[in-house]
Amino acid sequence: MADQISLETREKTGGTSPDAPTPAEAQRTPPDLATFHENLQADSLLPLWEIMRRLAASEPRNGGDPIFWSWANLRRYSMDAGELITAAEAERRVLVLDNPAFAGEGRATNSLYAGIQLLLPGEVAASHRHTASALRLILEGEGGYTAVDGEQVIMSPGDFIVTPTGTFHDHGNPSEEPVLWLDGLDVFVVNLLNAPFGEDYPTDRQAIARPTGDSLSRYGSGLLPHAYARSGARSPMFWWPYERTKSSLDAVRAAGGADPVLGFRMNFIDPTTGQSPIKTMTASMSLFPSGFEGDFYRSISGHVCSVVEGTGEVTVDDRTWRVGPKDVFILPSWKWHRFQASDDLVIFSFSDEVLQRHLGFWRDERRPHPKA
Ligand code: 1HN
Repeated sequence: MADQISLETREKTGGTSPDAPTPAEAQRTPPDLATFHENLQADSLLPLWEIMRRLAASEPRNGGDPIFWSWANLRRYSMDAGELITAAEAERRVLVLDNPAFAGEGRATNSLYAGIQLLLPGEVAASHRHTASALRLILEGEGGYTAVDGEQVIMSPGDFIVTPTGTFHDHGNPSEEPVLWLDGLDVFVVNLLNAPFGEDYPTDRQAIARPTGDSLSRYGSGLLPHAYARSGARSPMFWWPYERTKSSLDAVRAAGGADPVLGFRMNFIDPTTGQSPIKTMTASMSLFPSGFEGDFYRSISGHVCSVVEGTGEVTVDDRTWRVGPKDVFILPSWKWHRFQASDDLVIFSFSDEVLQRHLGFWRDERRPHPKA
């Protein structure tokens, strides 16, 4: 039908249309299928029927592998890195958690970046900013700092710190001990959308405009400055000291009613929105009370997890890890897993849950664990 119309059109216009087939072309027979595919490829075309199931699969398959890193190994490799390269040379001295399913890409899961960062006494990691947002869980050392958007926060183990999109951030360690923390970034989301911009601050340390703790007092006490108007996508609060997180978990636990999968789980929020302080990542602290025997669970969000306190066991598919303080492990998207607590077990985790929920993709499933 289309050919007839174009032929007629060509006749009416005197055959001047450059795209219309000549009578010889209109009658040609196509080549065999293999040659057809080759010809398509040479012209930057693909037959959908060859790739459709890869583009729209029946269920998630590419969440990466479950993997566990002991703190003993992470710390030893980090301290080796400390002898081999300075923070100034490295810009950020980080060992990237590289999921073997995506070897060499620096992915902890399909969507999440994670790494272990070390600052030795006296070192500074120079100030810069970029589109990607970062979150951090402090693992070891007292007295390091991160400066964010004109304010310094002091790092202590268990503290949660964010450096939201586009904010200048630098780190320093004026203390006598090494400082180590877990970084999580949304770089793969930013890069998927081809949205990365970045620049260095003119000096190593950014100018400090407000006292330490200012944003926590202003925004983190159930109060907001009168006539507060939120500007842009950035959380105005970026420091959640562990002392506060722990007392909130203890109070919730005292009231009882643990979730059979998640224990007592609290999410970090931007108090001005009630939502995650980073729009692409959800971060949580979960308390599994001593003796907790969790049900099996899977969700479409892969998780990077680190133990803050206590010991227990984590089972993913058919493997079980014994986990303890500062160990790091990956619960990949859509893989069955469960938690068991030997004593009170506190686990920090982050994932892309908030993003998947926002997009309307969210799914999870529970499967009771047979009780003994
Ligand atoms: C970054 O800026 C930091 O500021 C850590 O500490 C890790 C990984 C990729 C890109 C930027 C930091 C990073 C990063």
